[in-house]
Amino acid sequence: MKALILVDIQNDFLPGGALAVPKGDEVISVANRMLNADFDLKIATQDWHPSGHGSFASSNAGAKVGTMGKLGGLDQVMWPDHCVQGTKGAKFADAVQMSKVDHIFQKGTDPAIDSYSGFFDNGRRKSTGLSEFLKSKRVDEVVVLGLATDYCVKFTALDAVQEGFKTTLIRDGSRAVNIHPEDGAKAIDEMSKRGVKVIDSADFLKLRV
Ligand code: VGL
Ligand code: ZN
Repeated sequence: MKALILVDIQNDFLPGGALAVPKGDEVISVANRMLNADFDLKIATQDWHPSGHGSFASSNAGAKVGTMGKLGGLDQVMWPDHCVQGTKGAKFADAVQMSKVDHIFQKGTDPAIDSYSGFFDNGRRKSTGLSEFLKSKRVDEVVVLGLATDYCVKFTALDAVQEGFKTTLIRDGSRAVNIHPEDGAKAIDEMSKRGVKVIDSADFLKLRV
């Protein structure tokens, strides 16, 4: 069984959003093409923080956005307030065909730890239930795309490999934050080295018709 996982295609990660990913809007048409392809299961993850989340620079006295701090004993990027539960910024991008999505998994709800991966928080302390859900549906293969390549997409894909799923990244369906200009390229390299198959959507869709 094959599952599609759309990672965090939410307003705050699009140009104009609170944590805008450069060209983040370009993943939407790719996501829609993939949503109309043949998958047994289509999943979306949603970054879903309570206000005052510990990953927000605004929650850490003196912290500047984009610098490193600490959260839950782990190194933590200080992010702008983003994807706060119930806000417009936390909503999925309007143009994504969400009616084609079977299940939504939310993450980042614990104020005391961040959660980049759709599977586990950054300390691997708690599961979101995604792995158990996929296994209960006999999924053995996952295809990942979305935002952002160097954070939530990367950690979702790496956890998928670790959980034993055959894992593919749709490269043109993902965009990076690039706090450092090479972060996106490095993330793709790291995923590839750890066993993620990296492919562009046109090639993926051609192979599957
Ligand atoms: C993300 C930073 C903070 C992401 C989420 O979706 O990649 N990045 N929260
Ligand atoms: Zn977040």
